[in-house]
Amino acid sequence: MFSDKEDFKQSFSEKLETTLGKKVDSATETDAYRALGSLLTDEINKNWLKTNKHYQESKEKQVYYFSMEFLIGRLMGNNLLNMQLLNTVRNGLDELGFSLTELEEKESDAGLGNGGLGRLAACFLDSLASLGYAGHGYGIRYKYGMFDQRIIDGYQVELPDRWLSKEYVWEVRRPEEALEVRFGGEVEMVEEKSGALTCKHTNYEQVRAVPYDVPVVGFDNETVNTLRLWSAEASEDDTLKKASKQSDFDNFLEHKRSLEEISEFLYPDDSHEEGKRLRLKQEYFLVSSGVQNALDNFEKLNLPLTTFPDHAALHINDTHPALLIPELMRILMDERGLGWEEAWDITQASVSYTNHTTLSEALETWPVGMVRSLLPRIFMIIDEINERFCQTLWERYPGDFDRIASLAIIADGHVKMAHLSIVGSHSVNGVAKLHTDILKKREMKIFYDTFPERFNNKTNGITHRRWLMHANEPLSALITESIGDQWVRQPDRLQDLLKYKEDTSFLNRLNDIKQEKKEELTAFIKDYSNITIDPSSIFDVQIKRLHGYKRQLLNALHIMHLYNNLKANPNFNMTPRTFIFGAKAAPSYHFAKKVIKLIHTIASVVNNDPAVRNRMKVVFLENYSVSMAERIIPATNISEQISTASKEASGTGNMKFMMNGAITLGTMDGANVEIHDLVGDDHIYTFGLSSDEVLEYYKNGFYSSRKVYDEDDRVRHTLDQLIHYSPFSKGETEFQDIYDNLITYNDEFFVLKDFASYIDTQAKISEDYLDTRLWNEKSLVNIARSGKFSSDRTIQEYASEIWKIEPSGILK
Ligand code: 26W
Repeated sequence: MFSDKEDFKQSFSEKLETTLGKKVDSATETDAYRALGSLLTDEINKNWLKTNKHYQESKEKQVYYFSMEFLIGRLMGNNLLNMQLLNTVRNGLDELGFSLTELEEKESDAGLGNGGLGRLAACFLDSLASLGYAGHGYGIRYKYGMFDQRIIDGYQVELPDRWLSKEYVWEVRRPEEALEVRFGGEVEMVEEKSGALTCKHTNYEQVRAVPYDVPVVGFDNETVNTLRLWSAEASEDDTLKKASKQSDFDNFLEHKRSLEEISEFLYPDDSHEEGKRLRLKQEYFLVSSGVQNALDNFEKLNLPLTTFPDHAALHINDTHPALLIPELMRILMDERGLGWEEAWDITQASVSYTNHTTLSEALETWPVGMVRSLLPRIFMIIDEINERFCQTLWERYPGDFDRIASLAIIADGHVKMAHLSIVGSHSVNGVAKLHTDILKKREMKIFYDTFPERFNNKTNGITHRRWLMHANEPLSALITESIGDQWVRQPDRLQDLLKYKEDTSFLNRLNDIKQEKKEELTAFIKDYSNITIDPSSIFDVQIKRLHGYKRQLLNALHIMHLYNNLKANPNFNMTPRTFIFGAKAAPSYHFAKKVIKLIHTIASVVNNDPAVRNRMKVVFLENYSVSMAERIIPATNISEQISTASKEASGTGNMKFMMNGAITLGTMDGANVEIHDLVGDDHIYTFGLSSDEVLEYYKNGFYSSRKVYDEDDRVRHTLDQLIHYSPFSKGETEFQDIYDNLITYNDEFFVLKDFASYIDTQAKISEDYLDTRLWNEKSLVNIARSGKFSSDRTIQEYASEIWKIEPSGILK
């Protein structure tokens, strides 16, 4: 590794020459970015080799985290941070006439995920490597990630995300490790002479799964784990050969395309299951290649198969990779010759499952016919798992038809993936205390009553390296200067900051940093959206996927309400605010798209009205992404976490904001409840129905949004503006659907019910913000208490309680 700045400059210049044939003075920023990437991967590869060799020789247990999504964002800054090279490289580049920040912008933002679940997987990989655990990711190398969002006339338009059109410097294609995955065909059980049954699978279609490895660099240690992303390619199988021999070129191309389509794009739906055949193909493609690969790794150790669970943990991120269970059974039985019981014990002991949502529309079920025709052998195995499971239930609860029917894996012509996941694994966890309680008491009660020992909670976390050390360098520096650097390895030590609660000069510096970040964001917004905002106003931010339950609509209606107040009374007392949104809507989610249009309409009314524009501004940032979040979060004062209580399993944005000193305005939902427990009433703003109240309303049906509308003038006035002539509706019917959702269809997410308490809480915030000292103190308490939400803590819990692994000997 280069020892100092001069050494770096030398190596960098050589790299430019040897790999790109360029001199420093003629190199473009993209050239410089590529040379830097190549220089770093040279270094990374040394530890990567070392790590792999160590894992192989020590025979340590390996964790394989299966996920359809890894929302990694950019890696350059993060890798430099973890390699402890940020300053050397930044200064060296400066002297050569390049800016590191500019080079970082050249990297495409790897958007291989929708939102929370995908970003969590990326944070987990960072923590696994940084804590020196042997943990790897298996995912899909989608050619197109999360769509590019464009806003045209206030409407969302989706464009393909061509993230691979630039060379991706971090991946290594490994064609020599490609595997085959089979679809379709017929299966037949054939009796051998010995009397044993073997499975004969014919007429299948074969796809080649080619791995692309991305190194996962640990923080200041020698661990480099692997994120292995599979890409689908046509294999040289019979069909292909036949088609090309017949010089039936069209056929050949069509066949090739149909196979490669498997890793073509990421499904852009979160929280809504569509039941598409191609999606099922993607899921099996991931699982089959990953399981084959994990077993191959294990077999290199030359140990008896029954010890597989001592050497491998297979984790499924939500139910999307649940076919891993029958796939592992298939390989163990059909290809390794084990009997059912043996194979089942191995499977159950290796697999664990995380649930990320209780929304019923997000629960995966697949039509039996689709599973049977696409994956005939897998279906047979699922069917058998179901039969045997129902049989044991029958023995345990004789005559209890209702229980057995509601636990079955196959019912109503569908395979229920959550049931398969619970039955086939030894651990089921929720992602925040409240969420796990809801799973145990309601959503999965009957499973919990049957297998209480399987259920546990693992409250989510975020990597403090990316979200604090990298995203907010000045704040990290202030923290280290004040309490030393132990918090970097033990984020809980952030609590030591509490001793500065009364320290005026510390609080002022905290304030200065927030201000600096707000000014940077102000400049970015001017540049990106051409909107001028006031950096001294309250930055009130809601950035997350657009969904009914996340209630961006509540935020939007509040802005309309404030605008009305300001118009009606120019002396209306209000601290200036900037409302910032970032959100993508699923392409087929009509309501969510209407809310985007509404926010844009509000923005154009508010931002163009001279009477209010010095008091409030509304900004919708197009194409919200991980790298954009890194700019916005450090600059935020108010973190909007306003989901309908019981609906947001955890939330992880809430944690990122807290760690950067924003104050949460939230419902008692997901991990907000745990934030509240940590900071206490004085350092968070909570409002609205509790989850028990919400669930009770769903049960008894007593909620009437019409009644709220009739009784509350503020609600009525604001809602009427959606459909009657107003600056927002301009007499058109654009927002009729939103109105109908709230009134005609009785407001599924209790927006109107919570409106009054939301307005009141926002008014209190406006007032409190004026007391700068008090505000900074709140901010400090949030930062100081945020250590619990480092994903290092979360990963340590998974490691010791679910995966049963210890940090590997590779730690420096
Ligand atoms: C099959 C369609 C589909 C796709 C994705 C259904 C459901 C999902 C995910 C489960 C949605 C998701 O990202 N859930 C979020 O997971 C985060 C990490 O645990 C939580 O913090 C969020 O509260 C939860 O909504």
